[in-house]
Amino acid sequence: MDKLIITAAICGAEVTKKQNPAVPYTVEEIVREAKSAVDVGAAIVHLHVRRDDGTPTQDKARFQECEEAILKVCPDVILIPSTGGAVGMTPDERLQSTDTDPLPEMATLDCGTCNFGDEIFDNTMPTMRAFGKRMMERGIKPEYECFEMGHIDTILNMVRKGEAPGAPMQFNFVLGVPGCTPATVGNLCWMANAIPAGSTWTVTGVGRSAFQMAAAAIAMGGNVRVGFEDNLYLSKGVLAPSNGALVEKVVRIANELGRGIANSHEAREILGLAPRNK
Ligand code: KMH
Ligand code: ZN
Repeated sequence: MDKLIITAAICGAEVTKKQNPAVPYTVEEIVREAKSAVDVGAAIVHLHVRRDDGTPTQDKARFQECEEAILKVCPDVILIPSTGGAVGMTPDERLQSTDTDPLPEMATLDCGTCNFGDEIFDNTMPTMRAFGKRMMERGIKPEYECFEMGHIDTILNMVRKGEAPGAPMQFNFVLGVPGCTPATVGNLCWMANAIPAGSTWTVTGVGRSAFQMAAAAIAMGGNVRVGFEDNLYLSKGVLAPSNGALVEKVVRIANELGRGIANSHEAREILGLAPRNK
């Protein structure tokens, strides 16, 4: 079994300081949270950015500033900027995170429309085709975000038609978003069995399912995403003081189960990314 790749989703677009004061908004706070996660074992940071008042934004300059600042203190980390942004943003707005200099090694590509709590996260076929085309043109490896079982079929069809980058594919199964596929081990197994051989996958368990999904993925040979985007608590009623604390808990579970943790160089190899030029 390959070593475990841990992704820290440090910020997200929806959670606020009211829910957990450690949620980062400013560049300095984003760097602090990224470093807290990387220092204890995260190989990847999944990045959303905010304005200083906490408003989610896909502004290219803000991504550029945050990415440069993170890479100054975590020079090896793999950054996966979001192209999902926040519900209601336009496709052009969302795509700005694939326009930075240098280009990101990876970016998320959301694989279909779905319920998102009381809202609808809109990913039409034309939107997804535009995102797939952008990533093929720019050599950006997508992380395919699948919130629903049907999203896997959707993206595999697009890849078959040459509309999005193909093998080796990296999937993130986001389970437990209200209104989407529930976070159960059965659903996770179904999804892990539905992707092509040679693909890699990560699970994101939203809310209280975070560590149950993590433990299942560790045992199955998959990878794990945790972070404030998905879960603000270390355990019932105990707010996590940092993203690092959430990553540390995953490392502890992995240690107990005898699974080693991949550093960023090892993660690049597992994901089929080019080694980082120094
Ligand atoms: N904020 C969600 C609506 C992604 O990063 O690609 C979408 C999201 C997915 O977070
Ligand atoms: Zn995200």
